[in-house]
Amino acid sequence: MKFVVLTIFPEMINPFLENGMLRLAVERGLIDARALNIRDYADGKHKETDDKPYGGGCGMVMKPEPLSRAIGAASEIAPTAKRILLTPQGRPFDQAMAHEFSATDGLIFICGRYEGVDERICQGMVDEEVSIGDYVMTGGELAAMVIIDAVTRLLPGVLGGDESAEKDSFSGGLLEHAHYTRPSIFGGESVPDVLMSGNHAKIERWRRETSLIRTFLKRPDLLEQRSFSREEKHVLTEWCRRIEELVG
Ligand code: 4GY
Repeated sequence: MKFVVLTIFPEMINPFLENGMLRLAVERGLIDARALNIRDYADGKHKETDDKPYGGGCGMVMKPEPLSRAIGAASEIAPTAKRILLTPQGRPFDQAMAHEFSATDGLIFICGRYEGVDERICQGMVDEEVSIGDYVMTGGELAAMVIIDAVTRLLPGVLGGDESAEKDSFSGGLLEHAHYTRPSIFGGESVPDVLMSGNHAKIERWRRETSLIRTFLKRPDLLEQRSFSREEKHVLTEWCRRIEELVG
């Protein structure tokens, strides 16, 4: 899988590629990731990448020519990669999109700065606009890193065997169950007995049940577009029954 990040701040991207899981994925040859400096594709001795907006107004706009050449160079490195513009106007990024992207062979990220990118680039040289959330950052670089991170951890061989099943816990549409490690008592709080029981079937049942209930309590919106298994329906009706019993 190839990632190419087009940015005027490649120094923001490189440390991210050189540490942790990304570094591991690069070392294992599972991904090839690099940042290209848009300024290297700019003209003149000042290598300007931005200019004043037509029609007036404050701020600057990213010039089309350097971006167009940078996208051309990225497409030579990753010819079949999808070209993604990071913008709050894009399709909201989520775990399903991370899975979708992990099945491609490459992604080119165009990181805007200032007030934005010349519309002719957005219209003519971008396959898709993607947003990581409803807020405005100073540039698309953090968004590119968020997406690279979420996509890379889904690639076969990046996480260990134990963790690979875990990768689907959110894709199952539910939040993760609680996690505990030693010591067994911390700050006066002990670990749920079931986790100390050694009964693995019971532990797995508890994890599935608490995942469902904590999703209902913390993020009920996640349950709206989701259908429930027989076991999940049973868990929810049991909770309803117990609550009704309590209310009387
Ligand atoms: N939110 N999701 C985002 C962003 C910065 C001005 C266009 C976001 O993806 N990108 O806030 N990007 C803006 C800054 C130019 C991009």
